[in-house]
Amino acid sequence: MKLETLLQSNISEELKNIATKVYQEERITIEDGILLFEKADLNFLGSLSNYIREKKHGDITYFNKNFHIEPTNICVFDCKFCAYSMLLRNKGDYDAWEMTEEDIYKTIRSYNDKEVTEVHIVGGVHPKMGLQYFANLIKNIKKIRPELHVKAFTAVELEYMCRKAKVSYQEGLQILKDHGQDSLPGGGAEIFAESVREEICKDKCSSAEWLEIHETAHKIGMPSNATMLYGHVESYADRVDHMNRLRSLQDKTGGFNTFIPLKFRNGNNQMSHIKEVSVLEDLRTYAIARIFMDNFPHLKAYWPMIGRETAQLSLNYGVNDIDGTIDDTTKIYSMAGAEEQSPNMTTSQIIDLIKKVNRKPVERDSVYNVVNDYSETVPETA
Ligand code: V47
Ligand code: SF4
Repeated sequence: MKLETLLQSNISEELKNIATKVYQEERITIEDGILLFEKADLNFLGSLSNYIREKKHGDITYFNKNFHIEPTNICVFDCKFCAYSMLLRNKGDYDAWEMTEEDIYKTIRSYNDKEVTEVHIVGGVHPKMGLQYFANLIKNIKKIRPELHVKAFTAVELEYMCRKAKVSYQEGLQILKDHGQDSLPGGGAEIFAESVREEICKDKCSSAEWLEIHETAHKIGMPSNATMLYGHVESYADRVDHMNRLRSLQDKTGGFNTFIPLKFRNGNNQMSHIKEVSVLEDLRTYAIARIFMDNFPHLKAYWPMIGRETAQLSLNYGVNDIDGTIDDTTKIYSMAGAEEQSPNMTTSQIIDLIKKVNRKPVERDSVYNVVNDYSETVPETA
């Protein structure tokens, strides 16, 4: 919708004021962000976020060919929303796993003849898998597949690794980088508001530590992503505060590639009594993220978590990236009750999914260089 049409529509002056800012490329404030959550309807948010999305990326929708390795689900921490972690004290439980180094190399080798460009390595925080162990692991992964981009370890894992190894974040990250780690995923951010963190994940790294680790990574030339776990006990103001802390850091470093809102799923965890938010709320959150995070180049909808149809819808609400083919290699969401119990899409399925909503599928590498433009590929199914 054009600005003139939007301004002529029956919306309040305060929302018109925000729309004008967006069309004039003026940053919206924290108060504006909260107002959008409280008062703006989906059509209004769709118009503004899609305007920004198309201005930045046209119809391009990125995906990559990736797989995950989750070395263990044994974790020293006890996040209330986590369906995945087997606490250290339950180590004997049949659901707990610990991959050996050889298991991990075998997994890497199993992709030898496949066109993947990225491995995403995250897991529980295991007290015996330390900095040097992971540094060697990455070095050996790179020996097997030198060109594979290694996106590894959330700030939560990194804080613990550095603390145990008694090194600064800069030293620890430099060691990992020197052994071949390329970037950091966005996990562990949850919600930065300290009161919420206290309630849902009080024993893991603080918000300040999460932000410091990403800042340090950017400083030494490792890009990263950022997530936000929404739809549980946080308020709208907490969501905007979270995005604002990220927006401020991005102003300083420019090292974030992608913002990834993650919808809280309530299966099999200590917060199962909390009702999940609606798809409407998912789309509103994506849209407001796109409007607020003006300095983040990309907005990702992680399809294994929200499902394929919502991922398709999200492409009209600011999203321009839907992650990758995944190849059934992650358990974190399926264990929390997400739609996709065995997340796996072939390249042609991902292309079809994007084309069916009239967007252009483009395969990217981990830092958004174009690998293959599939926009002229004819969909397999009508
Ligand atoms: O930090 C855990 C989330 C995150 C639940 O950087 C849950 O490209 C919803 O960060 N309901 C880890 N979410 C995963 C992650 C990620 C995923 C995909 C791509 C990238 C990237 C990063 O998963 C955790 C937490 O916020 N999570 N449990 C749950 N019940
Ligand atoms: Fe451990 Fe991560 Fe689960 Fe928290 S979210 S309990 S840090 S695996």
